[in-house]
Amino acid sequence: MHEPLSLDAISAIDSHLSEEERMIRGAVRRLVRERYLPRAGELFEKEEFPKDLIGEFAEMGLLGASLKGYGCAGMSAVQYGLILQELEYGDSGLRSFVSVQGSLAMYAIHAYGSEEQKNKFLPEMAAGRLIGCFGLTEPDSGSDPSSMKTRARKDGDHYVLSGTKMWITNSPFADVAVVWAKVDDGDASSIHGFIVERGMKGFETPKIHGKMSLRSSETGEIVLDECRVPAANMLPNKRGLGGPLGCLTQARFGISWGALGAAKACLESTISYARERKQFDVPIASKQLIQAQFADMASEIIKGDILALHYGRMKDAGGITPVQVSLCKRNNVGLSLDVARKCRGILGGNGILLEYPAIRHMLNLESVYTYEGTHEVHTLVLGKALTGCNAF
Ligand code: TGC
Ligand code: FAD
Repeated sequence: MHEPLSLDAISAIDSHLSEEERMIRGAVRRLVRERYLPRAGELFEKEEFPKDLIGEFAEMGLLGASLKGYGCAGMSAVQYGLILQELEYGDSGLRSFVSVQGSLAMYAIHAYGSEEQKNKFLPEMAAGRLIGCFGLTEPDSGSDPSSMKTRARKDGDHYVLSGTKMWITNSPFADVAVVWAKVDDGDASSIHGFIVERGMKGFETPKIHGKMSLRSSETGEIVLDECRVPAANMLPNKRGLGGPLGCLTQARFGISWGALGAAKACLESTISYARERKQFDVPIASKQLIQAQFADMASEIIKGDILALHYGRMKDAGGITPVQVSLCKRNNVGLSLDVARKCRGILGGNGILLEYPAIRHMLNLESVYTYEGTHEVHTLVLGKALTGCNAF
């Protein structure tokens, strides 16, 4: 048997990265592999998020990494993507935490908040002293967020919020929640964002237990029972569904990089296994049916990397459209889930053990496939763009 070539050696993607980009990636890679991977299975089993890493994430500038000013690191889109890929190589839960904090909660405040709100919340969130969450989905309003029932009623210098948000990453321990609610403006109503702070009366965040996916990410509800929020906590600079969707465009871009990290972890570990595991007197890696799967998986992952880098460079150069982000999220999450499932199969019975990363990533990617716009939602976004016909 020869020494195998790594995915990076075949893709030569590193030759398209700057030294600074490789350095940032290397630092996060070390953190994840030294401080997280040794306990990944245990945390998954115990449904526990490693809160002890939050301070280290903050010190490395990972929280709100791509935002400028207010204590944020101001990294490029490509640097941000590389970070998320390393985090998700560890676990989708690590990437989810960073995505929600930076691309959803902090981004909403950065993009739509007043100067006062930015100065109050962003430096604390970048430092990991305040944890954020993002409440859009409701029990009866998922793919169609325009159907949300949560309402905000003006009462003097406060808004009174009522409603329930469901499936909210980080909510059980979040200090601040960016919550989207409809405000009645006479005949019509429009969606606004509110910063709800822990301790405000009528704000509860029960944890959701029994998830078989993203177990080391804490997910909960946000229950708003006539919760009085100062009017100064409403995000003043955006109204309408474009507000939350604008945040989702940032987070979806990051996910399209991140998911590939999970796929790489599965493929690398499964190739090592197949080189060791003997059946019919030879390593299963020497069987053509196994090699064909590896060839397909490596090709898909490398194509996904090139796609993410292409859109990342475009984002840094001037921007990408929501349709391009949908294409990238759909393609890269879909292929990563396929890779994880194939790797699980190649590991045979061992593939269902937490000792090997494939089943954990596979289960996690089931959520990634569903959140931030389901695979089908992104199919319809692309379908609409390609045909001009709305199939929602
Ligand atoms: P539509 O009429 O198409 O658009 C309404 C307004 O929004 C604008 N817009 C966007 N803006 C920015 N980015 C996007 N991707 C945008 N898509 C649309 C649009 O221009 C329009 O603006 P305006 O000013 O003209 O009013 O809206 P629609 O009601 O037909 O819905 C479109 C649809 C179905 C694609 C959208 O509702 C959708 O994306 N649904 C999926 C919902 C979703 O993704 N939820 C995610 C919740 S958060 C989450 O999952 C976090 S998990 C995090 C983790 O743990 O990592
Ligand atoms: P539904 O919208 O009810 O969809 C059910 C099925 O119907 C799906 O297969 C969907 O693709 C399909 N479908 C829907 N509409 C159509 C259509 N028009 N045509 C064809 N098929 C269709 N939300 C937040 O706001 N904040 C968070 O932090 C957050 N974190 C999450 C963490 C986890 C672990 C999970 C699982 C979810 C999280 N979500 C969060 C919610 C997530 O965004 C929603 O689950 C997702 O948007 C789908 O909504 P739904 O679950 O209500 O499914």
